[in-house]
Amino acid sequence: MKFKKSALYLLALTAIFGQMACTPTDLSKENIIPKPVSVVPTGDSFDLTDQTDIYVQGESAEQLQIGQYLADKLNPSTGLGIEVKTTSEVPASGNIYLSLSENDTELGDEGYELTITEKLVNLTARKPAGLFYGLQTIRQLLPSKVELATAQQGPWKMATGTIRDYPVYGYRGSMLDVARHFFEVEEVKSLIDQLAAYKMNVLHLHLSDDQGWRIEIKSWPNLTTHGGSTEVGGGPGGFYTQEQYSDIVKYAQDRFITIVPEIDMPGHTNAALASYPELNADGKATELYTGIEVGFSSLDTHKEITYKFIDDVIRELAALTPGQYIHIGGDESHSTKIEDYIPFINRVQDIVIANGKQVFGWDEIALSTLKPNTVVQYWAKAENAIKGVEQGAKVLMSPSKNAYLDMQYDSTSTFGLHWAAYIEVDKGYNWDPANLVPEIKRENIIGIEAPLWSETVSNRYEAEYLIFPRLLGYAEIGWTPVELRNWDEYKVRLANHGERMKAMNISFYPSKLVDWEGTGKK
Ligand code: TNX
Repeated sequence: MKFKKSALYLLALTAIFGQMACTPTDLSKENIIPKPVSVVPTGDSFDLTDQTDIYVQGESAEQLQIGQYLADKLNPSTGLGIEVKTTSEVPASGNIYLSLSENDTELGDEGYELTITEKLVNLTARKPAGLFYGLQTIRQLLPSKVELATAQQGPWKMATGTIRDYPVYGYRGSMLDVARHFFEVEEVKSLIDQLAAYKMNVLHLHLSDDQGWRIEIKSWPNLTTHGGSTEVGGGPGGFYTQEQYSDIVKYAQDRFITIVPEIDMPGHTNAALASYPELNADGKATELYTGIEVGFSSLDTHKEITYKFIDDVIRELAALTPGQYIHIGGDESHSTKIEDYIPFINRVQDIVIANGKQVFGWDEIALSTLKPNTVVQYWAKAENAIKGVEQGAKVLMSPSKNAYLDMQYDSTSTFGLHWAAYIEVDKGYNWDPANLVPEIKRENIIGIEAPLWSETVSNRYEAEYLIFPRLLGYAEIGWTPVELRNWDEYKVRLANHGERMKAMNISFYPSKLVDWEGTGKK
């Protein structure tokens, strides 16, 4: 009898603790990355059940698509068969409601307000992008296993309260170098999904370099048939047909991500020089290159055919690009004389503008005369970026010592380089774009981008080792006000994303600075 009683008591205790563990009630303790601007908890929980559906206000196709995106994220793991429905009024208890309203101007174009009560998940925003980011927060409020692709046991509860949230910077991006090693369409799409999950909105694709040309240009077909036929280490390389590239752009657009395409010039052009003899000063095609040196190639800035070539490439690329920017590289042109480099960059800016786009370039382009709206991407030399600021240009912050995803974490890292720095997860997180170079102030900065150069990584999983978990920190730098950011607090939230990243099938680097096995996991 006695034994039975204590066994029962134990059972009851287990049940209570079990409930406690999986019934989140304190919204302020949730591990949201990037950290929201404001969270007011109300101490209860909302239960997602097989009665739950997503109601979208009005009939807009875009809103329905956003609702469907959430349903598609939740249904495989929860098995709840959540449907998306339109409505003209607030739905009944137990549902999720998405609506747009212009009134709340503080939210801006990307912000949202998420109010969760015991009865309803109510997400409002001024623009569809805001709804999309609110959905990303909803995902993170559910247990990590919601990210798994197969059916899991519930319950599916969320803590109640109100989150008001909007980003500091309008440009929150990453870059993938598909030139040094080629990445398949599906690999790019998987990165796009990962960026979206952390509310990033730009993917810059480095589409050409010495080792490979990766985008089909119909008027210069050898660029890809020959120039795309290898990569670092001599592998098979590859390229995107225009159709495949458009598919990537559309996939990104559906996730509120703009693709910024880069054709690097006048240096980093060996793949083009190997494909067309006429682009070379001596009229002879170079050999394909599979090493990792930089700075040895240059377009001939004195030949007219060079500008015809660039105009054709930019025209075809602009036609595939709904975004406002075309990136012209301009970095490390060590084989181009400075007196040739400056007029070249000036002329290429005109070509981009004539094709209806704004110019992006690495910080060296600030040595030229920048056109209005040209953006300078600060990666190496502050003095260059400052020259840009002095010319009235906006700056994108990608300082290699802080934000380069291809830098190793430490000397034991499996992949990566370390010419700029070792960047452990804390170092990647602990800096403020507006407080790095005194002359580059908040108002000069459009945002932050973390580039992944791919000399040392050749597939999705190798890339993920370098991208994650640092990307989450860059996402937070781009989104969350600096006053709300603190490494000691962040690292606890990050630890809780270990399970989530695993569920998302991300092979992240398990930094020793983070207590991945710590308590409070969800
Ligand atoms: C410098 S960053 C480069 C790239 C290399 C990278 C390797 C920049 C604008 N140029 O060509 O891939 O270093 O970390």
